Amino acid sequence: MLTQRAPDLRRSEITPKKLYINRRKFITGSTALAGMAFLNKGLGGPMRHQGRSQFSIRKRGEYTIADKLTSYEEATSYTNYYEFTTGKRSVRVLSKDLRTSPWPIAIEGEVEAPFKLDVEEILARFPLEERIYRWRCVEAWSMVIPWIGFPLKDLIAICRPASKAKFVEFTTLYDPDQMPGVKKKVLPWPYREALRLDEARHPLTLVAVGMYDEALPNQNGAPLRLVVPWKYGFKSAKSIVRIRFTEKRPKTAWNTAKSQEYGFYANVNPKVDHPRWSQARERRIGEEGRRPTLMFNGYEDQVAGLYTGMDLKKNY
Ligand SMILES: Nc1nc2c(c(=O)[nH]1)N[C@H]1C(S)=C(S)[C@@H](COP(=O)(O)O)O[C@H]1N2
Ligand SMILES: [Mo]
Repeated sequence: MLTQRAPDLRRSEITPKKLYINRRKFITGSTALAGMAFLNKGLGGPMRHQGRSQFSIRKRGEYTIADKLTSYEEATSYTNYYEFTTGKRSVRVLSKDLRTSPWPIAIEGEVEAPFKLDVEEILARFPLEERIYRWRCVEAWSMVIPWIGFPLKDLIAICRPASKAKFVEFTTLYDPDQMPGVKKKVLPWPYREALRLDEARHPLTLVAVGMYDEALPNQNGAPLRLVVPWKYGFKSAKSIVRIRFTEKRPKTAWNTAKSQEYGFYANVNPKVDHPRWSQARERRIGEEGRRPTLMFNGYEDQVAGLYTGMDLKKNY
């Protein structure tokens, strides 16, 4: 429910300058109304929470669930972002100075013509909506997060993939000057993820630019990330800089690092355990005990059809 949210809301991660720049661009855009309402939140001096009323013109997204929201504090302080550190509670501090503007994104591969566009153009182009999604990490904890974004399929449409494109790959920022964690070879950098094109075009698949009424905090993947709610969290790449369409299945970071543990599909599935732990239950952050994990993270009705005839034990 919209009213169930944490009372304490710190907004220190947002730089007023970045939002100012974004807003300036927005005002010149014609389809920017929703976005303006969103970014207006960050303006006007101190970063305090200004209530939801300013969002009245933003459309309430489909597929939103009614579960109690995870607190803003937990969702933004317990994060996975290995380019900064493998310590979930220190990402916030280590990522606080990440430069997220300008932020060009390269569109490449099997497309009519490659091009670049900045995240500001994306913000001005696509009306934003809120989607409250279940969010399940492979490490068996879960949250409920109000994301702000737009369907990935709308961005794919302007990329004009060629008919032979079957997959889409997302490469994220690799910048050793800003990201202390990349010194460790915990993953084959840069972080890469990919989806089958039909998964990418599914209306549940979101490009997130915000959460809890504000621009995405750096630690959660500013300025732009994926949210694929029926898959384990690692599929949802943060801070995307390149989108490439391919005919063959791309190599992805986690699958390359440990293919026995992290499959390409990574669909949430309580019946297929991780080799080192059960996936049957999950710890919902903020709750006591554990709750059963739902098939496809609760989105079975929407997405099971994408995998008809596939052996989900083999295609984990
Ligand atoms: N670039 C990048 N994206 C990433 C990761 C990462 O380390 N680097 N971690 C992934 C993992 S394992 C999870 S569980 C989610 C966590 O998203 P959250 O911190 O916003 O909850 O981000 C995913 N996206
Ligand atoms: Mo994860």
